[in-house]
Amino acid sequence: MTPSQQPARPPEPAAQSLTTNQGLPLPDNHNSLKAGLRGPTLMEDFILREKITHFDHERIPERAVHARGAGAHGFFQVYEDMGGLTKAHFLSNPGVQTPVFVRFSTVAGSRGSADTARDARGFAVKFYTAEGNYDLVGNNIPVFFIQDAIKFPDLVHAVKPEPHNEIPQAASAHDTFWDFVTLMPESTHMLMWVMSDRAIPRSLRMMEGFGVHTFRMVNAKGDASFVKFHWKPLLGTHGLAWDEAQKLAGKDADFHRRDLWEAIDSGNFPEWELGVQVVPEEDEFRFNFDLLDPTKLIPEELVPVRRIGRMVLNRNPDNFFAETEQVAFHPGHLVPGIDFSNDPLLQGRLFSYTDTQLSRLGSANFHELPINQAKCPMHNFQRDGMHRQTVNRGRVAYEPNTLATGSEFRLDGTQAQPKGFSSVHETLESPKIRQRSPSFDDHFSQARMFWLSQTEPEQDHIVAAFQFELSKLETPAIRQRMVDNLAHVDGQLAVRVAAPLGIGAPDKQAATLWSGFRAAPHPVDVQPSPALSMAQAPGGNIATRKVAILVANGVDAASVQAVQQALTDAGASSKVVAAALGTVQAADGALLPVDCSLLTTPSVVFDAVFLPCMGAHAAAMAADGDAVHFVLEAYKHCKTIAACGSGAGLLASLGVGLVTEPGVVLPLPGVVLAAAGELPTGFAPAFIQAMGQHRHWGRNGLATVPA
Ligand code: HDE
Repeated sequence: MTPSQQPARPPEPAAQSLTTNQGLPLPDNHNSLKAGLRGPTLMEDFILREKITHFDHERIPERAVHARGAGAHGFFQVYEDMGGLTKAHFLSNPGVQTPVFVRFSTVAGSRGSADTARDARGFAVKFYTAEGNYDLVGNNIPVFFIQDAIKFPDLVHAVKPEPHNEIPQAASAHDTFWDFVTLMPESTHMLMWVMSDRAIPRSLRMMEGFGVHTFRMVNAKGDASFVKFHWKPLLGTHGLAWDEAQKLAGKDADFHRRDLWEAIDSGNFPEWELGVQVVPEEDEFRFNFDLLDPTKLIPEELVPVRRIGRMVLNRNPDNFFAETEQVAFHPGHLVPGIDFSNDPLLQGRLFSYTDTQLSRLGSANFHELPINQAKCPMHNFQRDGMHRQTVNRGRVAYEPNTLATGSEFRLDGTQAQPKGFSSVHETLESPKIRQRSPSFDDHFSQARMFWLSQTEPEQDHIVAAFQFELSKLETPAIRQRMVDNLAHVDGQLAVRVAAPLGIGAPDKQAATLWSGFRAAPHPVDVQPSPALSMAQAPGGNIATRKVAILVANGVDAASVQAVQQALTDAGASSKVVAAALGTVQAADGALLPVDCSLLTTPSVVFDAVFLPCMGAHAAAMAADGDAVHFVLEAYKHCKTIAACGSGAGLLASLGVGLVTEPGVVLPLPGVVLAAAGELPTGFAPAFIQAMGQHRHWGRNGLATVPA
């Protein structure tokens, strides 16, 4: 799709003169009313006071969690009638495009924090269906830290900046977080995910999404099934390098937000498929974990993910505040055909979301904000309250009545097939009890499954992330407790993490004492689940990837153009980067425009680097610290680097990416060199193929690279 195919926006209003909020035309928007040209400002200036009062109240409380977010509009369309599974209208009609608004977010940071913090990402979708709004309020990680909603305030207080000094911002690497999670062994599975590259996504467009809890779907006959929701990104699931994520936090704190905005703005609409794992009700107890336990996932190898429709994001918001900030999600915004399970975390969420909107958006009328309004008829007798927009007519605001039109209906919940929403029929007869089910006791088997499912470089990243976080802790006993817990996941993992922490050897027994967890009733035989590894997922697509072409005077313009063309044809984009803005003079005398200068453009905002032939100027570039750092850093972050002619010489002079044997120079994986005299068109396919692997995480010898 091109930008010209984007859905039409409402026309921009014609130029208008400024008025007050009451519509009074302003005489002047630059000067307050004063007693004389140099005199004091008059209290009487109601125009000044209205403007400043409005400004004073511009901020609303940010979200307690998920404060930092980015949103987009789009649509969802189901592939085929899912009527056998659910009576939800938007899932039964392949001809229907349901409008959606999606908000992605980090969890811990405040509104102005950096996008690339190590954290889970919120993935919240509002479907404006013909039967009311349905919200699928998920994350990019399929499990959660805790099993019961009553622990959520503790978890959030532990991960947020510490209360005495408000440090650190948007980071879990501090004592209170690890103090809490090491005493809550149920968090171990999610910790494994958060220490993996899933928690530092390359792009919001390259993340999976998960409903996390087990939900239910109900068909028109009233048959219910358990369901787990998945979002599968068409661009694949990819992560950043941790060093890169940290640098991006400073170099471009808006990295993810900008990436999403620019992709949509340029017509590269991100797309996900909605997947479901369906478990018939009679199979509820088929697994060696409890379906109601949100610290567990259903391995895709046990229950395959069926892809049932697609979501396309094709329009940026018109106004961040009005849409992305004011959107109000709630797992309890349901449509007929979708229902809850008794997951105790989900049950607690059902209370929390309306309550938080009351505090955040200031009124029970938040459903009237344009972004929250249902796009189907809506009618009830709720009335009044702060900020009410609707002007309800007539004297009747109650039901039943005979004084109104007589069209009010009554839904009888006892009918076999009631017209509106009806809850899944479930017989409940049980004692009142404040306890955790023993079926939630196994905290380590799936953490181990995740670990065993990763490739070697992915395991290395997890170890390094644990080491980083735990090295930041001031209290050695907390470091020790974590590695003691990890010993229950995998002995080698625990030993590796412990190595640089200045603590004792991991001790499984001590962990049991500290955390007081109950042993799992049935030790589980753990099989790897390849679907959990990002590196093993099929990739190969370079659509929307960004390439830096590093140039200097004397560059071979033909090689630049040939590679740019090949990249464009493959759906990627490229920028010409040089020491300064303006132009560089190519070898043939032509002036080549520069897109970005090294002053403001770091390697971390690109996916790959191309070093074209630069004649003798390559040697000059080798003396420029910024250019050298650019190349070394991209190399260290395992990005594809392609070079030809003197560009290859530059790479060789930096001593990276090449193994030199007598008489031959061999490139390492992810380093693509043109053979002597080879035209760029000849090696461009190899460059594109290498880029398609995303990163070359297995690259050796990186510890010696000074970047
Ligand atoms: Fe949330 N969560 N949450 N959460 N959550 C909020 O609601 C809460 C949980 C998630 O872009 C809040 O409007 C409790 C799991 C997302 O606007 C609040 C519990 C999952 C978003 C809240 C959880 C989520 C929120 C804060 C434990 C993944 C951002 C602002 C019982 C399935 C939505 C707001 C957006 C936001 C409460 C656990 C996802 C306070 C009590 C598990 C994506 O109501």
